[in-house]
This record gives sequence, C-alpha cells and structure tokens, in this order.
Amino acid sequence: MNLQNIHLQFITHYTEKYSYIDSAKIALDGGCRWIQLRMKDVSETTLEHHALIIQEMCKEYGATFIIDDNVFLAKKINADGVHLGKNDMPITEARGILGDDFIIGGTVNTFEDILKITNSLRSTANSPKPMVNYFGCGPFRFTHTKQKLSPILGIEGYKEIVKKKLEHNIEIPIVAIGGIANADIPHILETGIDGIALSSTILRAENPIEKMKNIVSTIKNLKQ
Ligand code: TZP
Ligand code: MG
Repeated sequence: MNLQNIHLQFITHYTEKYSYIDSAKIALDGGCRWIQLRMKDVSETTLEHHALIIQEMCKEYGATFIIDDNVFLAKKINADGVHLGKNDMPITEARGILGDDFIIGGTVNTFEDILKITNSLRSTANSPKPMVNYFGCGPFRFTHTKQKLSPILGIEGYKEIVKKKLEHNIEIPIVAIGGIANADIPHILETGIDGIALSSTILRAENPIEKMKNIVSTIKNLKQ
C-alpha cells in the first residue's frame, strides 16, 4: 500500500441522496485514495457487483481498494485487502488465505485488542511480521453509520492507546474512525494517531466533493 494512502480512508455508505457507488465516486473525486467497501446485510451477488464497479473506479484513480468482512471476495476479485472486525474471520486465518500481498486491517477498541493482534506473528523469508497492516481504532464519537458501537474513545482514549503503543514499540499504524469531522482531525493526529477513516461527514455535507477536498488538504498540511 502506498504510504500516502494510509492517512485517509473513506468508508462507503448510502444516504437518501447517494448510493454506495456514488459515495465511492464522491470520495475519489474529492481526492481520497483509499476506499473501503462496507455494505452490511446484502447478498454475495450484490456485494460482488458493487465491489467490481468500485474496484474499477479505484483502479482508474490509482486508489487502494479494500473490502469489509469478506475475505473470500477480496481474494476472488483480487482486491487490495480486507478489513476485519472482532466477529469476522480470525485475522490469522485470513492471512493464511490471502498470503502476504493483501492488506489486512483489524478493528480495535483498546490497547489490549492491539496487543493481542500484534502478538500473533506470521513468518516471512526475513523476519516475523505482524498479521495486520493497520488498526482501525474507534469509535472516536457516537455515529449512526455503525450499529453496536464499542465504547467511545475520544481524544483521551487515543492518547492512552498511542502512549502504550509507543511503550511496546509497536509500529503498526492506527487509523481513527467513528463520527470524525474535519475539525477533529488536527486534534486526533496530534495524539500520534496515523490516519483517519470517515464516511458521514462527507455524505452529509452540503457539497460532499468539496468537503472531501477540504479534508484531504487538512491532512496533507498536517502531515507535511
Ligand atoms: N467502525 C467504527 S465507526 C464506523 C465504523 C465502520 C463508521 C464510520 O463512519 P462515520 O460516518 O464517519 O462515523
Ligand atoms: Mg466486520
């Protein structure tokens, strides 16, 4: 994965105005180069249909494309990776199926979650590597986009997790997620969090493409 990409992930969603596919196009037009297709409670056929369209769009824009939950679909269509939560396929099993070339992201809510995943290593030609490429850590605040939220972290929660991560010399990047708006981004990145994942702040904006452009530029300025 291009390291530039790790700073901003867009999670596909829908509204009364926009479809899942619209949402991905908006994010790409606004300059985001990392898309996660997240579609709950749909058939395999519907998911694959959407995945193929969004994957093609991501290729056109040179964006990274990952799929939520579905390891077999990611492998079948050769997506760039998957994002797995605690109730999805175990990460070790997914790594076994996908091999080293796919991105795997893991959802975490506490440092203990991070430690547990970090301690499961995969052996490679040179040295053992962690099973995941990044952690999705949240929620930052309440959001309607996801059901059954874990406890809210806020800035203090991220500070504590980053501190422990540094103490344990864990280098896997953390992407913050959940109810994040443009104004939160400087505060979140100041804690040492590496990237931001978001959805509704874009799709609920009056001008979603402009909103994404603003967020891309906020992050670019902070990461310089
Ligand atoms: N996981 C934790 S919060 C969340 C996910 C997938 C939803 C993120 O979307 P939004 O709209 O930016 O809160
Ligand atoms: Mg999941």
